[in-house]
Amino acid sequence: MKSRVPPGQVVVKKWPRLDINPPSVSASLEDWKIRVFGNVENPVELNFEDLCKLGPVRLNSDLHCVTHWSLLDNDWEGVPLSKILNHAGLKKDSKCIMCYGLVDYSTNVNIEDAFLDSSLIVWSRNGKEIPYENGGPVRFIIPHLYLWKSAKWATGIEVMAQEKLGFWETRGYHNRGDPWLEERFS
Ligand SMILES: Nc1nc2c(c(=O)[nH]1)N[C@H]1C(S)=C(S)[C@@H](COP(=O)(O)O)O[C@H]1N2
Ligand SMILES: [Mo]
Repeated sequence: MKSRVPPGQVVVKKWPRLDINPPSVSASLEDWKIRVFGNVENPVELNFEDLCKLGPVRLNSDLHCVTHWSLLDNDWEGVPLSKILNHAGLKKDSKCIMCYGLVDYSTNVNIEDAFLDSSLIVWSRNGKEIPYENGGPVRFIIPHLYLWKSAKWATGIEVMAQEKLGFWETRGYHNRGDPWLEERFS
């Protein structure tokens, strides 16, 4: 049977915090919004209420960080990225998205990875709000890729026909970041 923990990872019980340039104040869910733009038919700005209309889901997944920790068995409540992207209407030649988070964070994800059912924008973990420290009130969770692919304090999704690299990807991190293949650095 395939192990639940990818090679080189150690299971932790508490959710660690890792970021480079966090926002100084945390927003409330009521004030939060996200912009979906770029290679789309209808650029949109969505607030939490709009997000809820797209059809929230509950989903359990594990997180794997490139710094070798894994946090297993997280119950998320959120909306699949696919629903947000379909709402904005992707143009046919779309290849990848850039996920943006505060402050000036970005990470590129290809369309196939973004459209997996497990790729979410979330506001709740294990029945509680996402703590500010971990990117709350709303962050990305793309659990099948290393955690740097999951932007905290989500602010935007840019759809792209041509690939651009995000913050860590321009600094030598792997373009895709599959933990099972240990795609840590490029
Ligand atoms: N906005 C933002 N998102 C971010 C980061 C960041 O610096 N800013 N760091 C990334 C990295 S490198 C990691 S390992 C994870 C850490 O998430 P956590 O602090 O919730 O464990 O967030 C990712 N998302
Ligand atoms: Mo990281």
